[in-house]
Amino acid sequence: MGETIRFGDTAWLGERIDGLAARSDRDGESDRGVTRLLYTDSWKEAQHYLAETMKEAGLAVRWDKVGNLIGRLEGRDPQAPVVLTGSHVDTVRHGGHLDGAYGILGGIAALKKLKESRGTPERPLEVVSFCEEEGSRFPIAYWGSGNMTGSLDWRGGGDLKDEEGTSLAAAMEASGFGREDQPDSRRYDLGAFVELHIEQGVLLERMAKQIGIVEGIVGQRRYSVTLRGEANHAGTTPMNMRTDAMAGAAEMIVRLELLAARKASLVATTGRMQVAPNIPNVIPGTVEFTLDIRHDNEGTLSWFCDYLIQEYEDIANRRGLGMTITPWLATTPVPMSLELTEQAERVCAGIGLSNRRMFSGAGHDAQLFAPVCPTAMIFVPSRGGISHSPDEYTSPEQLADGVSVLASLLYELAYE
Ligand code: HGY
Ligand code: MN
Ligand code: MN
Ligand code: MN
Repeated sequence: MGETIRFGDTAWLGERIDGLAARSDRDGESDRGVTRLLYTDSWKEAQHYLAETMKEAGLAVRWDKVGNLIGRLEGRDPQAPVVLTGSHVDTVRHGGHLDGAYGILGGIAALKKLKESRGTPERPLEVVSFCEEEGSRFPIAYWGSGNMTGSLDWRGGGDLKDEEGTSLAAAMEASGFGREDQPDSRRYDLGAFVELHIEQGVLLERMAKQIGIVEGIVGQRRYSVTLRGEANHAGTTPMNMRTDAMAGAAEMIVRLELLAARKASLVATTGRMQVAPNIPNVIPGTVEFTLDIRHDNEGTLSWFCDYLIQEYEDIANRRGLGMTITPWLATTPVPMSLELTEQAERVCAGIGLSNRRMFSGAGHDAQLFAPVCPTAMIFVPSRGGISHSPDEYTSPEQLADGVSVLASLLYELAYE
């Protein structure tokens, strides 16, 4: 049985979670959500706040080419494979204060606790604040972990544009990143990756378990669907003479819900829609909407998407609509390391925390690491299962439990 490291400094962690949450764009006083999009000013302020927090914790701090921030606790053997923890600093729009942030600050807290209580590790320990994971600003996700694990390349985001028409390459450069002379993000020296995260679901709360040990992460497909009809006068155009892009989108979204409801454990969402000309007395000529489809089985996920696209083609043809479907994310379901999962279970038993293995319906940076090094993911409960919302909440004691598990696991991976 390994060492039990107990973290109890809920004040330290709580203060820094609040401090990081303050680094956010706000739409006026009533906006309670956290909005921190890649390469924006609030993103930069947040990364600098975290760099200071890492330095305070006694870590050596560095940036890589795409803006991942890394804090390092040097090992006795600096050449040994690195034990890495961390999560993403960006958020969805008007999201919560814990998604991503908790995994970074919990990682800093764990390294600080280990440094203070166990001294120098055998193998280097690092905590990373990934620059982007959500896909909230540009139509690409996992920009930070994807560049670190080689599934994305820093030159690959050039022509991707945000809603204002700014390209990812221009935003990266304006933030001081994306320069040839900066250290590559790609890592070849990783021995293990462990991500600490809120569950963002309601299972742990319902099952009254203190810790979730993730055994796998669902696969995802994200698309943008553009329908082209004919803008026309809402008053003078008879119903049988319309090519209404909004009505077409509505039929497609209802169809999505119907088909998804029939497939156990498949989830499908339209989260964003843009309408043109978006005027009450004009029949919409163009509608763009998004699809986010997830399942824990690759075969089912790809079958469902192929079938849905065929259905959409039939609907578009019947309605005389032009249609373009652009895929912009495709990840396969990813298992976590069984060995680390069992190790995490032993750690929970040692600390005396109830726990259960579970699948993650949310995507995470951990899914990018699982193919390149032994990877584990630790969840703490989310109150009411709420996340991607200002009402995201986990108690200080539950947050501290997660850090205790992380610190104990990192101890076994880096000290023993
Ligand atoms: O959307 C997700 O699955 C995660 O929050 N990026
Ligand atoms: Mn998220
Ligand atoms: Mn997240
Ligand atoms: Mn994540």
